[in-house]
Amino acid sequence: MKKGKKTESIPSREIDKTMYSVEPHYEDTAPSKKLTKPLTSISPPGAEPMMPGSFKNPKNNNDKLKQLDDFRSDPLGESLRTNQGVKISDNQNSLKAGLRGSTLLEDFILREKITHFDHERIPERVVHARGAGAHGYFQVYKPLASYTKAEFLQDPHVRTPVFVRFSTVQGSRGSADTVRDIRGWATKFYTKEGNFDLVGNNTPIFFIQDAIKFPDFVHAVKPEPHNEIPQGQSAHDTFWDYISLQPETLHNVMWAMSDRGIPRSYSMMEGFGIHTYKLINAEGRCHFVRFHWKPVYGVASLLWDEAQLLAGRDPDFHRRELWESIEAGDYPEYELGLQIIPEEDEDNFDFDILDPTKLIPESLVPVHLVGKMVLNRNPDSYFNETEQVAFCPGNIVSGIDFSDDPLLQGRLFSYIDTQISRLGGANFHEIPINRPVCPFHNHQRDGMHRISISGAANYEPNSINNNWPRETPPAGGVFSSYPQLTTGEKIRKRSGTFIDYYSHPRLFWLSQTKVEQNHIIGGFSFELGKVVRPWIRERVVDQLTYIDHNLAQAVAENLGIELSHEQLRHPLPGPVNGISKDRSLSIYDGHSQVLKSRRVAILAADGVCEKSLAIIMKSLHDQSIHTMIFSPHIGKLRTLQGTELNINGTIEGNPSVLVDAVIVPDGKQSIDTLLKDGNAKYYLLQAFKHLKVIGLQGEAQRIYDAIPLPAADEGMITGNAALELAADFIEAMKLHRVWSREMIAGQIPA
Ligand code: HDD
Repeated sequence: MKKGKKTESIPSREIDKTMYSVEPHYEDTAPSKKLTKPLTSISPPGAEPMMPGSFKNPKNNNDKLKQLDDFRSDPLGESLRTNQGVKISDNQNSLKAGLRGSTLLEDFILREKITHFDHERIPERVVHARGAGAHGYFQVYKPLASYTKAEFLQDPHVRTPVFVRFSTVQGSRGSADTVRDIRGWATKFYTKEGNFDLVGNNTPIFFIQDAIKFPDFVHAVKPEPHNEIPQGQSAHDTFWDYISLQPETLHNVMWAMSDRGIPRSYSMMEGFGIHTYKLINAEGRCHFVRFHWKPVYGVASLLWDEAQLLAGRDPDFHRRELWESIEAGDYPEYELGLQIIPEEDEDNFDFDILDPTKLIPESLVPVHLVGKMVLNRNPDSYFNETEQVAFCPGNIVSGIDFSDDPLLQGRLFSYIDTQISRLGGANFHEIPINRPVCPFHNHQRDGMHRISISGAANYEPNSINNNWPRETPPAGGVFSSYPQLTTGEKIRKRSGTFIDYYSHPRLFWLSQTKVEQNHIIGGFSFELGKVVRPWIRERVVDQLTYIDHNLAQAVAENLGIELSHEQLRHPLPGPVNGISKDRSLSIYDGHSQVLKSRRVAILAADGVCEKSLAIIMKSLHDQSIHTMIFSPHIGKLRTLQGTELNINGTIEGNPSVLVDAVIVPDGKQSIDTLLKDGNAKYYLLQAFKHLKVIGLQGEAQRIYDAIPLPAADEGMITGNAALELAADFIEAMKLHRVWSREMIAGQIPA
C-alpha cells in the first residue's frame, strides 16, 4: 500500500497548478499577522496527501504522520483496478447477455464493487459516536522527573505526536455538533515508550461513581427505546427519571445545564482527565494527579437559542471550525495542567479523591501548567483516522498508573472490549492510526485481519528464535505496576466517603456569575419542560432544593411547580474544604476573552466604501480576528471606488449564528441595498438577540431607524470614523457577549 508510482503509459491527469498556488479558501480572510499565521507552503502534488480544501504544511510533519505515509495511496496517474490488481476498462456498464439482456453473475468487477460497498459501514461507537479529530504534538515545558519517569514528560525539546478526537456523547454519528451535551476529549500520545491515552471530557467530573452503572446511565440518556426520540439531546423522560433517582449524577448535570454544555468551539473549552491517576518517579515515589487541558484561546460558550439554531443552520459547526482553523493556521492550542497531591495527603479532603463525581477545587490544589498541545494537521481520511482510532484509558506508559477509582477500573475493561466488535476483531491495534510509533513485538498471533507476519516461534520460552522478543528488566521505560499495598474484604459496597451528593453541585452553582446562573436555570427549565411525566419533573426539582433554594424555586416557577415550605427548608450543604466559591468554575467571572480566531461578519453590498472596509478589516486582522464579507449575492463586490473584492458568502447562507460579531461599513448605495434586504435586517436583529457586538459605521447608522433595534448599549458601536469604530468594536468583543443586554434580548422578534 505504498504510494503508487506513476505509470508511464497512462497520461497523467492535467494538474491544475492554480489549485496549489492559491491560499486555502479560508486563508484569504486570515489575520495578516505573521506571528499568528504560520507559513503554509503548499506541498507539491504527489509528495504529500492532498484533498480538496486540505493544505498540509510540510513543517508540521511528525513520526506518526510519517508512519501513516506508508499506508497512504496516491491514485494520481494510476489505472483503475480491482482489489486483485486487474485493470478495469469500463466502470460504467455491468456485463450483460446482450445490449438489453440480463446481467451476468460472472461479472467479477461488478460483484467486487457492490460487495465491498455493501460492507462499508462499521458499528458506530455506542457513546461518543459523533466526533472530529486532528493531529498535532505535545511538548513539555520542563522535565517532570520529580513526579514521573514518563519519557515524554522529560525533555522540553521533544515533540510527542498526538491524535485528538472531540465528540458529543448522546447523539449518533450524523447528529448535530451544537446540542447540549458533555463533550468527549480523547488524546492519544504516541510516545517513544508506547501509547498513552488520556480519555476525558470537557467537565472535571462524571455522572456516576461506579462503572457498573454505566449501561443504565447510557440507556437512560440515549433516545427512548420505543421510538428512538430524541436525537442528540437529554431533554426527555428516561434521562431525567434516572437523574432524579441517582443524586450522584447531579454535579455533572449542573455542568451540562450550564454554558459548559454548549461550547463555542473545540478550541475554546477546557478538558479534564477526571479520574485521579498516579504519577510514579524513578525512585518509585507516587503522587496522585488529576489532568487538565487549558485552552490557550480561552473558554467561551454559545447561547442556548444560538446552539439550537446552529443545529439546523450548520450541524457541522464545531467540526467545520476545527477543520478550518487548522487549514488557516489558527492551530488550536491547549496547555496540560496537573493537580498534584502527595500520596500521604490523600485523606486531607472533605471528599474522596477516588470519587469521579467530585472535583478538586483549583483554589485548593492549583493547576500547574506543564506543557502544550498544538493541533496542526487535519486528517486525510475521516474513516481511516477519526473513525478507526481506538482509545482506551488502560493505555498507559511507564511513570503513570491507575488509582482505585471504581469508575476508572471498569473503564479499563470496556474500551478494548467495545473495539473488538466495533473494529472487527482483536487486531485493531494494527490499524495505522492506532499503531504506536515505537516497535512492538510479542507472541500474540492470528485473529481477524492480522497484518503483521510473525516468525517461526510465537511462544516463549523458545530456543528457535533465541527467545526473542524478550522481557526487559524493570528500569526506565519499562512498565511495572506501582506496588500499592491492598487489604480488605471482597465486598460489593460503596465507601461512606463517596456519599455526599450536594456540596459539589452547590460549590459549582455558587461559583457562577448571575448570568451563568440564569443560564443554568434556563437549561433545567428547557429540558424538564420536555419531560412528559409530571412526577419526574417534580422529583428533579425536589433534588435541586438540596443544592440551592433559589435555583430550585426559579426552575419550579418555570415549570409551574409549587414548592412546599418543607422543601424550601431542606438543609443545604456547607463549603468544600472551606471553599464556597471557586472562580475557575465560572467561564465569565472576570476571565478575559482571547480574540484570536474569532469571526466577524462584514455585511456589505455593491457601493460599499472601500477605504472604510479596508481600515476595519486591517484593524480586525491585526487582532487575529477573521473577517468574512457577506453580501446579498455571491461573487465579486464592487466598491464605491470601483474595485472588485471577493465575497465570502451570501447573507442568507451565512446567518449571524455562525459568527461572533457583525459590522456594517459605510457606503450609501451599499446601505440602501441592505435596507431592502430582509435577510440583512434579520441578521442584525438576531445578532442583537444573541448579545453580539454590532458595529454600524457612517451611513449604516440609518439601520437604527429602519429596523426595531432597541436603544444603543455598550455593544452597539456606532460612528463615522472607521478606525475609532473598529477600536471600540474590538474592545467590546473582549467580553465575548454584551451581557447587560440579556434582560431585553428576549423581546427581539428573531
Ligand atoms: Fe467512555 C467512549 C470518555 C466513562 C465506556 N468515553 C468514550 C469516549 C470518550 C469517553 C471521550 C470517546 C473516545 C473516542 O473519541 O473514540 N467515558 C469517558 C469519560 C468517562 C467515561 C471521561 C468517565 C470519567 N466510558 C465510561 C464508562 C464506561 C465507558 C464508565 C463503561 C464502563 N466509553 C465507553 C465505551 C466507548 C467510550 C463504550 C464507546 C466507544 C469507545 O469506547 O471506543 O467503551
